[in-house]
Amino acid sequence: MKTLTTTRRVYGNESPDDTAGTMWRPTDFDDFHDGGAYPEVFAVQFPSEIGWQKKEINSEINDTISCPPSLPVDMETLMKDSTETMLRVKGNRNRTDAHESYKAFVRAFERDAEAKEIETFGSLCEAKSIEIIDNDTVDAKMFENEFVTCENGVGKPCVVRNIFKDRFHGVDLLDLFPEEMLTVNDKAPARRTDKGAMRQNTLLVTSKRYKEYMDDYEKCNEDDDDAKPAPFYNNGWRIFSTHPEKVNPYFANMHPAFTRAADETETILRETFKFVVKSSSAPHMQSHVDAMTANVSRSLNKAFIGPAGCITRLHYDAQNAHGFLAQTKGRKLFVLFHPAADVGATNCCSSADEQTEMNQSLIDPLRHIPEKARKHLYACVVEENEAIFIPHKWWHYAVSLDSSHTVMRNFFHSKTNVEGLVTMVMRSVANNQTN
Ligand SMILES: O=C(O)CCC(=O)C(=O)O
Repeated sequence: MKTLTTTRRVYGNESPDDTAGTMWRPTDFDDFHDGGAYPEVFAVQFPSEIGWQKKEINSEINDTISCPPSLPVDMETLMKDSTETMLRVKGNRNRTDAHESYKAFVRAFERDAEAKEIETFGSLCEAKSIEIIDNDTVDAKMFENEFVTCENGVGKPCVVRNIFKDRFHGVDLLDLFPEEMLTVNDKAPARRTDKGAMRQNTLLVTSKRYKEYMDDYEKCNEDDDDAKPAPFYNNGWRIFSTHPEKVNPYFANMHPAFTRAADETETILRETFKFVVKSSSAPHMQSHVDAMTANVSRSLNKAFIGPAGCITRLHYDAQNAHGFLAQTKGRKLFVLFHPAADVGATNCCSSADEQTEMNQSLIDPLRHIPEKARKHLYACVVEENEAIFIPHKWWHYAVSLDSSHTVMRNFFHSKTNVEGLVTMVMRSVANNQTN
């Protein structure tokens, strides 16, 4: 495990003045080589190469994508002709996955003149709708009571209209950072169960190339819909951590005023760090509390960008976080299950000696919904300038219906899911102390 301070690289903020958070933070595969334990990285941190493609790619694309992130030039070659790349990748990819369900679903929807609403169509025909509220009229206390703490803390999802004001219009994160290297995946989120032919393919490309790929992929949809492979997805882009100074002016208000009563993340973090510093006889760390708080908080904001057909499979958020996901471009279909649904019975578990992925489900909502789960099923299409609030432990699945840009924040609240955040920080500190 990494330690808080190493001689090679410094983790977090070295100087008290470094409130901008410019110090090294883990971002690449190699940084997680030993399993990680970074409190500000809001992801399941399992040992390297589980669930990710790096060296052992056994497909035709092996030669071109098996280089580590330090050799992006090969990735550039790979993406030189992105249409050709897609065709090459096509023959090697498993075609019976969630993407096939999505294609069948959308094709059937297009054929069925009676089907008016995609969210109540096909396997979703018994889905309940999700309440819609308006950013202009909702108040912070009301949001906290009616959606976050209601039902004894189980919460209730909602869709919020008019989420962005003037600030976001025209902002394309890919255009803002054309040379930024992105890790894009054809299966999301990464799962240990994705092995052999099912495993996730990962590419490293610049934003600029990825944008071209998105355009080509959409064109390819029109020409050759049947044969098209699952698209690569820029899922969980940590641009809010890596370039806060450039992104925040646009998205400072990405979770609007009404969530502020419910989003107590920074208060919880600050108090936890203060406690840790006090009890670890490391008083010099006191001056780092604000910067650590800001860094971790920022890391809970991410972007998800990709062409139509990009899927995030059914899961609930790690550390029981609440999620707030806003569409800055395009539409996304969300399918949710109340935590009472027996979705967990289908957890991903690769083998008896490996840990079950408790927050991942094998259910593919566009293919089949088990009878018992149907009464807990919700669905909606979130459009541009709208957001969805997904309470902690609510299972969710998402698929882009158009070329789509989503900005997301995970957050914590003292009366519902504080434990998840405190446990994450404390566990990370304990790991660092014992290593
Ligand atoms: O926008 C998406 O693809 C869904 C992301 C998601 O489910 C999550 O961040 O928990």
